[in-house]
Amino acid sequence: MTKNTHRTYCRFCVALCGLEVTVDNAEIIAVRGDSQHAGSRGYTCFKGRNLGSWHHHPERLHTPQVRSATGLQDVSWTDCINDLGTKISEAIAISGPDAVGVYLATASAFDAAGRWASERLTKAINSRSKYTSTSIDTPCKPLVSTLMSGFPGLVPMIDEKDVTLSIFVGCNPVVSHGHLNSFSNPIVRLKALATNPREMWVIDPRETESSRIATRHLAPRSGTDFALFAAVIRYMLKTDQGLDAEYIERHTHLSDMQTLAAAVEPWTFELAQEITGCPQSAIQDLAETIIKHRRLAIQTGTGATMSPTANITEWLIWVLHVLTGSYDQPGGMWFQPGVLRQLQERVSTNHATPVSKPGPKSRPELRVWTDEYPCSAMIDEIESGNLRVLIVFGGNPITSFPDTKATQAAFKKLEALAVLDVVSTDTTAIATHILPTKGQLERADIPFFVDQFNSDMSTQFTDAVVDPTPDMRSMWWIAEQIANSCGTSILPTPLSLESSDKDILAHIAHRSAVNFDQLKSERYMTVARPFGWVINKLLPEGKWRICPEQIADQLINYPTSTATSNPQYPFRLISQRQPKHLNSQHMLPLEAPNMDKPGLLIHSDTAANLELAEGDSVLISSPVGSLHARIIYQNTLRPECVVFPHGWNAPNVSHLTSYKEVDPLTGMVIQTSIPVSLSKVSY
Ligand SMILES: Nc1nc2c(c(=O)[nH]1)N[C@H]1C(S)=C(S)[C@@H](COP(=O)(O)OP(=O)(O)OC[C@H]3O[C@@H](n4cnc5c(=O)[nH]c(N)nc54)[C@H](O)[C@@H]3O)O[C@H]1N2
Ligand SMILES: Nc1nc2c(c(=O)[nH]1)N[C@H]1C(S)=C(S)[C@@H](COP(=O)(O)OP(=O)(O)OC[C@H]3O[C@@H](n4cnc5c(=O)[nH]c(N)nc54)[C@H](O)[C@@H]3O)O[C@H]1N2
Ligand code: SF4
Ligand SMILES: [Mo]
Repeated sequence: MTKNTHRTYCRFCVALCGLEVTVDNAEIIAVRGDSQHAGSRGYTCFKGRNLGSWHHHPERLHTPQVRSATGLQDVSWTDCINDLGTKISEAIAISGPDAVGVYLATASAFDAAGRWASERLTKAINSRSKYTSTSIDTPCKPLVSTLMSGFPGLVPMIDEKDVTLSIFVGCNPVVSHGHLNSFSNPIVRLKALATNPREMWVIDPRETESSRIATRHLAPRSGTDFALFAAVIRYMLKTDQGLDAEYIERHTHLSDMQTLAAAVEPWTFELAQEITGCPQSAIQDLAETIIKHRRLAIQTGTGATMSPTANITEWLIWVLHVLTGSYDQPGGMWFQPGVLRQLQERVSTNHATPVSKPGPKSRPELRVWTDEYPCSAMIDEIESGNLRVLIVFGGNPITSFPDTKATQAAFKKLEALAVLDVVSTDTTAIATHILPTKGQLERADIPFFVDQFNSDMSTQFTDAVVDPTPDMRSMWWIAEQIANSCGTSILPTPLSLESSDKDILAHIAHRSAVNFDQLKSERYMTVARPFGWVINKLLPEGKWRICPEQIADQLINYPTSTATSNPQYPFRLISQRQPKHLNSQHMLPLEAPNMDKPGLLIHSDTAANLELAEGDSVLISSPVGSLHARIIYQNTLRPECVVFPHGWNAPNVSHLTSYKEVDPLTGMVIQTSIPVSLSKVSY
């Protein structure tokens, strides 16, 4: 075979950067940014450039495996699927279809055919036990979208062309490449947003790679972001400044405006200062800046949306966009419907006030707003015998789920734990069935479930770059095999197990804004950004429901007294992503000196007060559990904040998170602003 260079796109994160991959005899010998790619223009990050080492990971999964009394054994696909099918049929016979659950996670979203098939499998089994990583990531976003518009899937996107004021709240695009707004080449794009007369603010309890580019940085106490926005909104309403009166008149209900005014009434700049620790004058500057620019675009990230006040923060930020006439209008934020999914063609107005359903049998107190249960319910569902079989599509729940000890104990009780993955993980280590899937370089693909996070209306296609090894299969093929073993099928005619990946993609994309054959030949296509579809087509009478009582009640009931905080846990553990791994997917070699390290990041002054120094070992405890870590100084943090990044298995920060004390409206696990104590460990 000769040396060949292929153009493809990276499927680690939503930036979807273009890559040039050089292959020599099935070996990936070079990966570099594709300068011809219209989206990323040659940009890549460390992870994309190291796709070769990920592809050739020493723990790649190549053969189906089934666990027997002596451990995991290599088996044929027929034996693996038959055995799993028997376990599924038995569980359904004893407890009904809800006994079989699925966890559709991060990597599945980037495998269009696989995710499509896994969703269909869930429906074909007729199980309500559907879990996705959205409920441990940012369920406040679909919640606020549902309650304010009647539809869960709105993705507000910064109008980078015309916006003059952008604000990032708990989001660090320079490292993460954005939350739901993707940022390839983030430094260049953030600099453009921060270039005079444009302003770009960052709100983060830590000085970050993004805040260093910003025109202004506010560092509130973690979990208090909402107070800044409550005070800004109160000031604007009181002084009648910065409000887009015409937009408000047309697109809100007067009664909601009155309820809103009452809900924010206590939030003076003084109270906001007391709660956030930011000077009153800085909070007033924020308000005056918003008033000056008239329209704005605010991007929230996991620092805000995994915190105990996630819902109120996300809601007040949506409200601020409505009050300033910034939603669905140039110079503010537009709503990304996805080129491939075309949500603007599929939505219809929902006139009914959204209501929630109870959680699964063992956790009825949890609220369910869409067609999935929160991941925080899974442990009790397994322990109570309701959930007996779990199929994991592209996720690593043993690392990503809360309360690691409880998660591990519960997962070991499953009658079958089937995992579709590309490498061995903590989850495959206890799986009963391992189903090796094609990785990103082995499959043709389109970003069907993720082009909705692109900053423009673009989409793309890639062919497979290399052949899979003989026993690897497409995720959609495995899903169909599982369906067949249960006596059903998920493939509409004329698709079959003999179809190619591209046949499946052509079917999925048949209602897209671009023609699939044209996309295949052009590889990257862009269409015009749609403004106005949410207001004109989705909102009942064109009006946002700006004051959903469930979330407004969370604001009204927020304990403003500091007496409620527990002195036993004086520090706040916050989240922070690291540049060289994507959740639990670590690039190799891990031991190289320039790689991310696990450890407790702490301000050196805070460490000194505890008589700790860099390299010391410390015990971090939360009400849920504890872990040992080495100290690493990070002097960009607020003094009461510490960080232990997620995605490490030893030690895993999720030992400290709770599946019981969750957000009452979404069941979300609180993953930032966790009260912890620190003590020195002497050996
Ligand atoms: N390199 C890399 N990129 C990734 C990932 C990765 O693991 N590594 N993961 C991907 C995934 S799954 C996601 S969801 C996205 C997430 O993307 P982002 O949400 O941008 O994630 P982070 O980079 O962790 O930025 C969160 C910021 O919130 C701050 N923060 C923590 N607590 C608070 C708080 O209470 N208030 C405020 N205002 N800020 C707070 C932290 O200091 C941090 O700077 O990143 C994606 N991209
Ligand atoms: N404590 C704490 N917990 C957290 C977070 C936090 O900040 N703190 N962050 C949360 C967030 S934002 C998220 S999104 C979740 C992530 O939760 P998960 O989605 O469960 O975790 P990942 O580590 O992203 O798992 C992705 C898995 O997909 C596999 N994979 C990679 N490529 C492919 C492929 O092509 N096909 C298949 N089938 N598999 C593939 C990887 O090997 C890996 O095992 O974790 C959450 N958990
Ligand atoms: S930012 Fe990095 S991980 Fe994300 S798509 Fe681009 S190269 Fe891949
Ligand atoms: Mo995430």
